[in-house]
Amino acid sequence: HLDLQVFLCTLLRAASRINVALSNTAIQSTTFHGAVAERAIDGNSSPQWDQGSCSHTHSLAKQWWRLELPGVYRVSEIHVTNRNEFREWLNGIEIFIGNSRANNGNDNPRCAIINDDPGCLTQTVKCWGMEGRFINFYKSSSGYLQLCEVKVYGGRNPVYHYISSKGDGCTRTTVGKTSLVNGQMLVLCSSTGRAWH
Ligand SMILES: [Ca+2]
Repeated sequence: HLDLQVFLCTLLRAASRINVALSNTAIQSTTFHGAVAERAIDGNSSPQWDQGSCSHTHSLAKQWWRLELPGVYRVSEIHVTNRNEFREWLNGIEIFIGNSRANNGNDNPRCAIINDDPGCLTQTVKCWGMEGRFINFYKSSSGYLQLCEVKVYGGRNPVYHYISSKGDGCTRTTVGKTSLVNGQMLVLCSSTGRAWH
């Protein structure tokens, strides 16, 4: 069952893998002391608060952090770096992946529930190819949600791409098939279409 995925400490990362979270967009429900959501995807995995690279919400119920990718990705795994203090705040946080913004994206399918591992600050969450544009971290209980770095590994879905509201050209390479996924219209693009980044 997906809820029972095993979390492993990250010891090594293949150099060829690309962190797709980097340089994308992140937002969160509230922001504490300027600790904006983008700090969790700034490429700096420092777990120290005074390094200014951890996101941080206010202490409220139902706090969330959301990564917005430029298209539908199949997410193989997510590396989550916790802060080196108040590590227990990460316990019980749920990770959702999908294409819907309903309930701020927190109604998408769940990949996992994080349990902090005292043995490491960066843990690996396996999502086994779950698909989506949005990756949410959600804390249902009242408290702070802080993330020092989130790295997402996976690949673009080779079949379906989200039609953005900006009219970025995908429709010109449509080869005729569309699909409604979680309320979002997706379109099949040809392999010769423009690069989607
Ligand atoms: Ca960071």
